[in-house]
Amino acid sequence: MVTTAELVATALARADRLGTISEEVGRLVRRPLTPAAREAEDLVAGWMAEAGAAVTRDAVGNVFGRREGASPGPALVIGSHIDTVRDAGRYDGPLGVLLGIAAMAYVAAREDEGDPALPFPLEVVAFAGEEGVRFAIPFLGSRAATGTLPGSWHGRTDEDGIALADAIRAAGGDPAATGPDGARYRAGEVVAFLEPHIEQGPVLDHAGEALGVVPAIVGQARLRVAFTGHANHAGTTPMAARRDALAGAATVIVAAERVARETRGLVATVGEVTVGPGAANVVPGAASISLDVRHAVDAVRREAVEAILAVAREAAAARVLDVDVAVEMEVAATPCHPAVTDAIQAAAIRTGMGALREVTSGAGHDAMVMAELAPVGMLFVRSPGGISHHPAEAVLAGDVLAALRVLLATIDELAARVRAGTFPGPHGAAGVAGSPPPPAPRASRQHGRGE
Ligand code: HGY
Ligand code: MN
Ligand code: MN
Repeated sequence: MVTTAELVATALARADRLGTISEEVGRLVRRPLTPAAREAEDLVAGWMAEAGAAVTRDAVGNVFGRREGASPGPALVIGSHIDTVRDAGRYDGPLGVLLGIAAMAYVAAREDEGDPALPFPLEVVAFAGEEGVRFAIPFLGSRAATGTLPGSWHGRTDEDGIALADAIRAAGGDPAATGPDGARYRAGEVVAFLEPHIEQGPVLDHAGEALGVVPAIVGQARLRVAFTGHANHAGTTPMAARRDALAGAATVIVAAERVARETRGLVATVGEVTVGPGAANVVPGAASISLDVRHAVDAVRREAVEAILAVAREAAAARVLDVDVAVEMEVAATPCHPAVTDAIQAAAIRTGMGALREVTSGAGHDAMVMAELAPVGMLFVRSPGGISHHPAEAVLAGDVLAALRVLLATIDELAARVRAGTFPGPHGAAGVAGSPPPPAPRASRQHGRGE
């Protein structure tokens, strides 16, 4: 019988392997629907098959590995994403997929030795695109898997001008398969979704604890604020005559930091700045910034976004700029399901970890999308140094071993509760609070000249 320690060693070696599959030399970047993504998905599909799963894949690159249980019907789904940010670490996403595969391998091995089958199918999922680095579409994989990818997103283009629909076709898929008819997961077809994930923050590391459980995931909005002014000569254009788009954008960057520092529990980040024409001796005529705003309470987040956008409008008026604001994504704060969190806690106690610390997630996760149709729970693994979205992202092998043991005990806890009829059945989207499908992206345009 394979041991959990052996499975963890395999999972960590696989994380290292995936960490070498990148679009770029010298840093880890793996965006969806790229050759690097396909290479990683091929590897993960093989590992799922080795664990005894029947493997299927979809048009955006999601990989599903399913192992039947004692009876057909709604499955227990475990997973996360395998795409990355730019210059990423190797555990954000893949660790959850690899722990799911390890758990499936362990369940298969013990059933081969005579253990009773689980009362439900067990499925591991590797979502193809959670980060939103390409096409500015976070949760691309889980949206496609749940049939909630808005058709309006098919025209979204990446930095090379490639539209999502064309990238899907180029990868051999059919964009129409990403709609409701192509959904892999529907309300009532998932017993629960479990997402093991690194914490990506400092809480567990500061507390000296290996694992945490997630009561809720903060809501977030991602916007694009684009200023248009007038490019001109940096030496001959008087300051009073300038329409400097980057100066306008700079006021928003500073305002985002100020509003976030003044609002307890709020974070705001400008991670991308694009400037045109982009020459040292030319007054910038165009400047576009990303804006990522998050808070556990949606009303507080929305108020902060409005305060930051008010500064953008003032900056545009003062510099005679046009300003366009596009809301690229908005997802509501998402509670994890108490029944799932309770099963994780019972499992942690049963494996000798004791009750786990509750850590609200400041990072977004595919669990937010899955929460629209199923009870979800998240198990956090300590991030040494609290570092993530960075090559120094790490895990401790002992923590990953503890995570696998709690994950296996959670599977057994859920199996016992399903057999006893004490776990809430699969429900419709109304069953548990969760984020509704995304609103269509909103755009607004203001003319700085008061038109
Ligand atoms: O940005 C996030 O919250 C996640 O890591 N995609
Ligand atoms: Mn992640
Ligand atoms: Mn991430």
